Amino acid sequence: MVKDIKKLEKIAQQLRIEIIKMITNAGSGHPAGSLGIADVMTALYFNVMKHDPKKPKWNKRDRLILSNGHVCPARYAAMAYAGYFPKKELMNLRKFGSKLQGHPSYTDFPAIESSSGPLGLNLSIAIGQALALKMDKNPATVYCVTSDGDHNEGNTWEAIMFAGNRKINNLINIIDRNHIQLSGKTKNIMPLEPLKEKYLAFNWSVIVINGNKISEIIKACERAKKIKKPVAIIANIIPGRGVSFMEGKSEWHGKAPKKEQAEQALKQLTR
Ligand SMILES: Cc1ncc(C[n+]2csc(CCOP(=O)(O)OP(=O)(O)O)c2C)c(N)n1
Ligand SMILES: [Mg+2]
Repeated sequence: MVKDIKKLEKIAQQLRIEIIKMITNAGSGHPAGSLGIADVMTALYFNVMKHDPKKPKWNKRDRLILSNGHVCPARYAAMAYAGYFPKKELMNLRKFGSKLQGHPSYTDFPAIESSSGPLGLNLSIAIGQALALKMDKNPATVYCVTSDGDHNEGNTWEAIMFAGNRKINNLINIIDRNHIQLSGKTKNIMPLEPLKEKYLAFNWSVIVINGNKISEIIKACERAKKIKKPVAIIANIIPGRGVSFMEGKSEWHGKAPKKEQAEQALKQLTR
């Protein structure tokens, strides 16, 4: 477990560098969301979650369910740096036969807990796992990451309603609230506000944070674990974080940088 925030910030920056290299090498992928969620992935894998990279199926591990599967480069990079597999394998992103599929595939890579890509499905999976852990009297926590896009799907709201009703208190939903989606700003496509009030109305507890501040992410998770209800952490995130020409831009939702753009991005991330 890494406690030093400066060290954690360095890891997050390293993950961003890997994300740019991975997506550029693959020639396709989702840089904006991946760069944005890198701080959350760092906080989870290097501080918050109880897990053992050498025993990915350890029964008492905390679970991470990534619902917006397209940001998986950030998760894969965090897992490689945490020791789940050699870092050089990161360049296999999106390659045929690789465990690092462009949308996470559980059958190819069981350490990721669930497959995702179709939005709106994985909060339900997280709830199922949280309930199963309770039935087994297993003290592990289920962390779910969902996105703006996930909240455009009806199934997500059914899951929110169910978890609130059942007071599922071993479930923490970290919302990647980066205000963009595939083709534009969330507020112009399907406005989610007032998101906090919606969750409160469904009997959840809500914590709002800056999702690019690792200290805030860690503190929010610590607080959330003590609350006797499901908790939504609304993590306000800058998509494309760290690369000036990608920040806040839905144009970078789903395309790889060209060679010169990647070089410019890496220059910014390494200075
Ligand atoms: C059920 C479903 N419908 C449509 C899509 C196509 N799709 C991929 S990403 C996306 C929107 C993404 O929004 P968000 O998750 O907020 O992504 P961000 O741009 O912030 O990374 C859509 C509609 C999908 N993956 N799943
Ligand atoms: Mg988004």
